[in-house]
Amino acid sequence: MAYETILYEIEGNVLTITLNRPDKLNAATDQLLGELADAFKQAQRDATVRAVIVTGAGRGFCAGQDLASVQEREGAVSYGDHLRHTWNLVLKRLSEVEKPVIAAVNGVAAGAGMGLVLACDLRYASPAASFIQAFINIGLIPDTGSTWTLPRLIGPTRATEMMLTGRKVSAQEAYEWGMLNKVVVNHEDLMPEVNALAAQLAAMPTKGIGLIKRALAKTADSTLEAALEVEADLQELAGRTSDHKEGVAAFLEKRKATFKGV
Ligand code: T3D
Repeated sequence: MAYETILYEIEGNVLTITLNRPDKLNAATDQLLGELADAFKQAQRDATVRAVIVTGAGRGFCAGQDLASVQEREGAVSYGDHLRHTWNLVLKRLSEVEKPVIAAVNGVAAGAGMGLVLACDLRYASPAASFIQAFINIGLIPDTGSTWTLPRLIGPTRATEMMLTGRKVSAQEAYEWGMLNKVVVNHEDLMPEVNALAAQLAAMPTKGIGLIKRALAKTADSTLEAALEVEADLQELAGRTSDHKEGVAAFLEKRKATFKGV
């Protein structure tokens, strides 16, 4: 698929996906969402990709659904079906990427754009970033899994306040609430820091990272007893990887391990 509204760039083993409608703060049209879903599918399929960065071009990360397109389709498409075929597919494809996915939040993340950030595994932000549960400002409810992810990340008290008020939250506040892993000191530091993190993760046991993600997803709402069983099942798979054997051998031989992601 040829991409027109996103950039898909691979350097080493790191894929950077850049939402690329900067004049509209990367608000998502159906075309962009189709391309993004496809990009996550390729990210999972391509064995050379061992870490993924998602960021935005220009001064915004993503302002959510493109509202001009919402107005254009007024009455023609059901909101539920639209979500099922666009954003939900993006979120599903993203959740199927068994590699680390890092959000590099360069600017405002609003509505479903914020949901996209929450769905990533790690979240780094520029001090220029901000977060808005913008849905209620236009009479909609949070989507893109935000009702599931946000209370888990920052607790129901803060999540409910964000959702009901639609208030803009700064990167620093979001960090203090536990929504972000890090706010870099200067805006210019964001991509260098995220690139370094992604390169570090891309050199780690990729299959193991994928299995950690699978374990976290499977145990998110389970009992301890069920979690123990999930861990035993997935450890079985991790134990069969070449990277596990290499890690043990390297430790015993007192050398640095070279992980190949298999
Ligand atoms: O079925 C379904 O699809 C439902 C799904 C819904 C999912 C959702 O995401 S609903 C929420 C949609 N998003 C919003 O409501 C956010 C709307 N945007 C804003 O509130 C503000 O733009 C921001 C607070 C994000 C940023 O404000 P500011 O002052 O920094 O920038 P701006 O001047 O408002 O925006 C700059 C340009 O981007 C401007 O275009 P122009 O006038 O220069 O040509 C603005 O219209 C455009 N833009 C920003 N957000 C959107 C957008 N264009 C279309 N859709 C947008 N969401």
